[in-house]
Amino acid sequence: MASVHSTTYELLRRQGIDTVFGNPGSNELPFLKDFPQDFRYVLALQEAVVVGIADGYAQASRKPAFINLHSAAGTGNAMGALSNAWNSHSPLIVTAGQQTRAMIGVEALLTNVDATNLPRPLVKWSYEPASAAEVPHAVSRAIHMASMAPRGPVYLSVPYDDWDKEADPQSHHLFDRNVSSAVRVNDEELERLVSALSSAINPVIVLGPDVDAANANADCVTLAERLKAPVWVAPSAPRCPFPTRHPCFRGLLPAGIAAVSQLLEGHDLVLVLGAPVFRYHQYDPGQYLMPGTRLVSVTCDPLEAARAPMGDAIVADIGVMASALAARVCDRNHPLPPAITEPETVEQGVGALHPETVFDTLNEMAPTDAIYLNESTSTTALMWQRLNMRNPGSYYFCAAGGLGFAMPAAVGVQLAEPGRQVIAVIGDGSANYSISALWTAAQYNIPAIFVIMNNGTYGALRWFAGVLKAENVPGLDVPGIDFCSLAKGYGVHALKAGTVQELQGALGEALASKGPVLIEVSTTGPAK
Ligand SMILES: Cc1ncc(C[n+]2csc(CCOP(=O)(O)OP(=O)(O)O)c2C)c(N)n1
Ligand SMILES: [Mg+2]
Repeated sequence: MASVHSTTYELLRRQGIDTVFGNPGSNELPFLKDFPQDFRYVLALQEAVVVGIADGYAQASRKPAFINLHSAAGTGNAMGALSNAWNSHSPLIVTAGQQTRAMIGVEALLTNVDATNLPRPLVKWSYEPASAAEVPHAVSRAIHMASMAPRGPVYLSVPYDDWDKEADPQSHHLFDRNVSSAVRVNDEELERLVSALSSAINPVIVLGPDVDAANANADCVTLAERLKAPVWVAPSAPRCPFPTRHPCFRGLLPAGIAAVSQLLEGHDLVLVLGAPVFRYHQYDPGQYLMPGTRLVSVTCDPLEAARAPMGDAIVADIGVMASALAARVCDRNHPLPPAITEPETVEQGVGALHPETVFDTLNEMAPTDAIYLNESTSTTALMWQRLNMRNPGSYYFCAAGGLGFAMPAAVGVQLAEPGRQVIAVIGDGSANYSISALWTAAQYNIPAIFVIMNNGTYGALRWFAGVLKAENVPGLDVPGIDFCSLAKGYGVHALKAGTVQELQGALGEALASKGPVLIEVSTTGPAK
């Protein structure tokens, strides 16, 4: 008879999962023992880092990632990272070791008390199997739950004595199960949307992260070119769904209610694809939509559809919908909208570098298919203006605004995309939440580049303090951190850049390197 241990690894293998991202404790050792040689264990030193790496890997590979955490404490450390994964529809299978069944009731040390409630509301499904025999079935459910639309994290708590027990002898039925949820939108609904778009006088398209997750970027280019419609990226963007130098591209929408409706004013139809409507941030009260503007959104997520404060919503597979619309809308007899002008280079004097200079240097030197991760919060708008991002999967940002995502996610994205150069641009504040991701990058020789924008402060919070008229707030500066020393301590080659020439030299070296490199740049606020 087969054990839960061998049956579960066979299930994972047959479902295409060969990597476990984890940080172990005693409860997890019986799962990890006799670790099969065809699997890879990626160790990270803190659970936020484990989940961040797995999240990057899942998003870039568009496949579910398997995580193993330590009981309640490990899960607790992972919660901030799970808030990002929940918002980015990342298919993460989060498992955590539970105490042995005989000692859960007495709450022995390392019991995950009320385990299934702990990760809520940041998981789609949470479970602890009622018996050892059921564990492979629960793992199978977890894989399909995470992978089905809308994708998202799931949680499974497994008592550690289960792994040596006998699995349900019928578990083999689970091995090759294929569960599909790619629903085609019904013909009438599609026709209504196609005719609304075709008859609109001045339509505009707003694209969100699930376009990039569905790899529907090229279909959205066709759609925009046929409609001759300008394209905005939905506020607080965690991914880049459209080429940023395409003539239809308008930029990143601001994250305020009034600001969004002002920019969309004058359009009779707004088509939103693959985004919540909308992920606002700063409170900027005003009209959700100006009179005369109609909005229709297509989302993979019924929660997003129900939550939107305005417009109609259609729940559908974003890839299927984008290709159907691209094929069906008529080619409007208009010129393409005039392209926005490229930003001017800024005057770079002596002293710390302007962020514009850093982005322009990256743009000049990085490969055209480079992948960027952003956690340099005060320079996000500049990054969207200045980087020429052409390909799907070129940009990632924390989807819930939880810092500590981009450094580990860069490691996971680089693992999933070994043929493309990953460049993470990280603020000096943000870098500290998950700094130990550097250790994993060094140990597994993952050649991501980390550019630290050292401006000595929580720049975005200084800006926000102005918006909120909050004066004399303590705790907004972070001086005195030597990122090169930290990187060296974790085994990562590190370089300092104080001038454009030094930045160019450091970038040249980092791009040629076969291992990870950190570049610490002294930066000012934006030039303008
Ligand atoms: C986990 C978490 N803690 C705190 C914050 C609040 N926060 C938002 S932006 C920011 C400042 C980040 O500073 P830095 O990385 O230096 O970037 P800069 O704004 O200077 O460009 C902070 C602390 C957050 N978003 N997430
Ligand atoms: Mg800063």
